[in-house]
Amino acid sequence: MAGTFDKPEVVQEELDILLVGGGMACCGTAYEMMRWAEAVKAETGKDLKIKLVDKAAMDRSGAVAMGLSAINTYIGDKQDPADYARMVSNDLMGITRDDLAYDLGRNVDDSVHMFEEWGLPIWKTDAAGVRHDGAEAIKEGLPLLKDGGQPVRSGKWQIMINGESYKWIVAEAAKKALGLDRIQERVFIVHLINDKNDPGRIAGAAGFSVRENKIYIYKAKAIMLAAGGCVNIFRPRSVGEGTGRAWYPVWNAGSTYSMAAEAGAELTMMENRFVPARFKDGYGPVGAWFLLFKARAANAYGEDYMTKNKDMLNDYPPYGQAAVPASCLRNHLMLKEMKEGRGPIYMDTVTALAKLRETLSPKEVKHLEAEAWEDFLDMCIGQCGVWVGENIEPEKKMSELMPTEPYLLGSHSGCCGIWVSGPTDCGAPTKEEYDGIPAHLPSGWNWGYRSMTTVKGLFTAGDGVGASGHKFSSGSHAEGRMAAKAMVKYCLDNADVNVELDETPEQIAEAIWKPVRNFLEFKDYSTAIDVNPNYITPKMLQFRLQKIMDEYVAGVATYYNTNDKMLAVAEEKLEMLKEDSQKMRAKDLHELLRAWENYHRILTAEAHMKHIQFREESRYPGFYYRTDKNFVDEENWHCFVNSIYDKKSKKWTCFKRKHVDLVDKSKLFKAAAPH
Ligand code: SFD
Ligand code: AMP
Repeated sequence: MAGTFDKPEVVQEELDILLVGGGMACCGTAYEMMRWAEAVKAETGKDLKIKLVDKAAMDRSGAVAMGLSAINTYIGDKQDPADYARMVSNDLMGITRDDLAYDLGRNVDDSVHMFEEWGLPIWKTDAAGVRHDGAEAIKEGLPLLKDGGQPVRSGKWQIMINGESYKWIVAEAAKKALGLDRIQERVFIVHLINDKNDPGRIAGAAGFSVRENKIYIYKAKAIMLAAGGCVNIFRPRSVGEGTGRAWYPVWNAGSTYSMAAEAGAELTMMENRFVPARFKDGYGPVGAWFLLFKARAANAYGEDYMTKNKDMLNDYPPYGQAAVPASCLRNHLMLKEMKEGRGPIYMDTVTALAKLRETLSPKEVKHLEAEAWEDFLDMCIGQCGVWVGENIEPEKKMSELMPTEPYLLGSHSGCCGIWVSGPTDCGAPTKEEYDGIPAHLPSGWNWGYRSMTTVKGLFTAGDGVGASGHKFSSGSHAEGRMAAKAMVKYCLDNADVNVELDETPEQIAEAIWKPVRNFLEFKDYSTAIDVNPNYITPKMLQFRLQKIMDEYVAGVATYYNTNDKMLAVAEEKLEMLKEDSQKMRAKDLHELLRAWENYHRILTAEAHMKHIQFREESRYPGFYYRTDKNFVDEENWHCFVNSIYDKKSKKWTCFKRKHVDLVDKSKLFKAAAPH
């Protein structure tokens, strides 16, 4: 019987494998998984029941919704996975898992080759060194990357694409592999469910349709949780009618971190954040400008802050030795100019394009000028609006840069996320690292299935995997693929385990529909639907969260500064907000979505705050400063900070895990760098 808003229908389904999310990572998992599932069927006759649920429509869901104009991780034939692991470590201030980065580095190109095969146009350089964009490269018959075709590198790791339809292309392959019967779109997963007989094991997930009055309860042995990063926990720079404009996807609301935490999974490096320096107001990407157009950024007086302030790099590891300073340190040098009143900061697009004109043919210049626009049209259309609205022609007028509000993610230039089992075959630790368990990795880095969290059967990828980073779109896809194989193996190895949900369907339905009940019960108490002492609208609650985070947890209001006292205030206020979140109302299904997104945001924000509080140093200057511990303390804090959440007591426990370098990092230093 079809449900009503008052009485939603409860649909239950039994699966072997559930994929939560339909972004780059889950598309990778879906594609790869079907190959293994088909092999299992052919060999054993067992037909694994698989389903993917996405809160949105896969063709345009997730961070790649608008498209992209570069693939930021492609190793190619001139570097190797160890170089990649070194770069990731350097950019994230030395605390990353080399096993995860190395493993990604040796698999990521395979995903890029597939994208090209599926129709993604990739820029190429021909034998004479002339650049061709994707369509032209195809017309000219230039070889595919896998056949030795040479990409156009915007940077050492990045390659240019014509990527407006990137997500369509990747989603199409995933959909084709899965078959439409195995896909359910517009279902928002609210929480994961543990096994009744083993609380350390996953047994299912529950959510609701954002279009129909239906609650879905899935039982599954293995779950891929790849619901992206977390956006909008800090007050954004754009408010009023600009609210909703953000750099990372506003619809990724920390579901990955909060649901994993509630299921008991160990999180890692949740203190890390990414504060991208972006074109002001439109959040347009800067990578192509810095790397491809070789533009420089300067303060209002034309001074290049990277040169002017370079001695500031000597205060932080690797003490001025890195060939490319970490992203947070680049911000650190920029912020000095802003704080001391020498803003605005400008990207000098005028000089960059004039310089290019000196060496390139008119045709190439025209192409590059078109690319300056296409870079935004491909992945950040709003920035074109700003340029048009403000009469900016980049060859004539410079554009302002601005560090944004903080974002939490594990796949771009950040590394917060979930602690996962690494590959089984890399690393050569010292003897004392063996610890008897896995002979090849530091103890605690591998427990059998690649990308499995510390909860049995729960896997993650992309923004979900912590302590790595710089995977970007291609790496997230590759990481999803790597997990797929392990998930199928996990299902086979656990064929005899019958998981049981530790909550009843009635309990689940009641919990999910609580915001609707709050509304229906109290809506007639006042004459204004949004003003009511018995409930709070999700929008108002989100404002409260953003205000707390902005003012006490190092948002833009304080130039990213916080201290132990401010964190203590935030702790108390978040506690109260968490209590009040029980009073969120949902007047329709859309608001129900907003309510649960906010709940996920609050838990993620709390994890972020607790980790910053626990780490008694400022590991990421330029991203955040603890003014009471305004230094990097290599002796005591060159370690991972991990945490576990107890959903019953609602308390977090933070602890240290030892960091080990598996790849020699000395090659990073200028003396040894080849350029
Ligand atoms: O310019 C639920 N990214 C870039 N990557 C590149 O390779 N090149 C670039 O050029 C990149 N740049 C960039 C990038 C992102 C953005 C937003 C901009 C610019 C403006 C990064 C990549 O996009 C990113 O690394 C990957 O997409 C991460 O993949 P993944 O799978 O971890 O996340 P996702 O793609 O966002 O997908 C999340 C999915 O989860 C769904 N979802 N489903 C059910 N229930 C819930 N509760 C859910 N919550 C979320 C989403 O709908 C989505 O399907 S540049 O800056 O460098
Ligand atoms: P962005 O457009 O800022 O997201 O950057 C795209 C890619 O270029 C990412 O891999 C960034 O780490 C890298 N990048 C951006 N700016 C710089 C820079 N100034 N120096 C080196 N790498 C950069």
